[in-house]
Amino acid sequence: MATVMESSYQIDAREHLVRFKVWGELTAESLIELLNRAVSDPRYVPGMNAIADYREAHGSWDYSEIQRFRDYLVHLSPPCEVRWAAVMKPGNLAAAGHVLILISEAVGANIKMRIFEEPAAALRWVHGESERRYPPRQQFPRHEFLSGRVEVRTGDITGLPVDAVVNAANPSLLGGGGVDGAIHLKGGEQILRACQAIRETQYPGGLPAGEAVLTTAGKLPARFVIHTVGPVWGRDEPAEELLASCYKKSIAIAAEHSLGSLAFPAISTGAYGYPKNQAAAVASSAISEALSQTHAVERVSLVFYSEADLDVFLDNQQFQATRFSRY
Ligand code: AR6
Repeated sequence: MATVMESSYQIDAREHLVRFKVWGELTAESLIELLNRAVSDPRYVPGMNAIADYREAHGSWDYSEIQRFRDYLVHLSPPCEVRWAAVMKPGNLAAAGHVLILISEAVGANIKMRIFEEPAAALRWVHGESERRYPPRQQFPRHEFLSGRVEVRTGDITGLPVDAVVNAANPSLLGGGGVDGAIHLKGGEQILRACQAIRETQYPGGLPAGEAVLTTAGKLPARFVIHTVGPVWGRDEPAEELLASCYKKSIAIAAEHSLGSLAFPAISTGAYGYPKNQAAAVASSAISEALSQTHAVERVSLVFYSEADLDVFLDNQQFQATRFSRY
């Protein structure tokens, strides 16, 4: 159990957010060192919110560790109220976290902290605040469907701290351009190695269009990547069925592994040439159908690279038209 703490952070200027991921034994000293690294990064802006994922970390903090970290927080004193969410499993660390929150509240620190068991809830809480302040709400409108289970937004899918991001892969599973390139680049070699293993064992001939497989997310803030291969427009038929299958099978895999939050790019609408308006109707119908069959997946984010793509989706989505009664 004596693995030394490993950590990473990412600064998302657009969302005014710092994302931390910590593995191994967590001490107050190593956490302070990590925070110092992030706040001295040139991309850090005072007042940023934060989400830290401690689910792979462990440690037992006594009162002196808690006190030491609280003193550091008071010393940090951001210029305005910020939200820091910690994602943790129940246990010693979470218990220390709760004590820390209590004493920090008592001294009125500008850092508001809360503990969550899954990243999607942490992100919702942090966004609740950041939308009001950075920037004004109308600049980044959020669109929700199916009673809030589906969120449609712009952004870079590789920066999202969800349980799983979906990759618009190709049958080789060995990387490419677009979303695929960005995921492999940021996630690192671990993802490639996991994909190679899948090729050697399950899919020696490549992953067929409409299928999906799960791997680690490597260094991404997400926990897993689900790789799915969309149809190439004009070649793979029946295109609509294959594209729907990408969404349905990805959601089924997430449900099977109890992954509560998922983020999809607009599969097949880049290099594979599927018309974006038609893809919007297929994706929204498939997602509605898949979510009506599971409780496990609580939150699906559909992430578009540009405002223009998001608008095409909103104009063509079929969420309202789909029957969605129970959940
Ligand atoms: N975050 C969110 N969306 C993105 C990002 C990003 N980081 N990057 C691109 N998009 P594509 P496909 C959008 O080409 O059509 C690869 O080479 C982009 O604007 O990534 O399924 C694979 O290896 C577009 O709307 O996926 C395959 O060979 C959408 O994501 C092939 O491309 C999907 O574009 C798969 O093609």
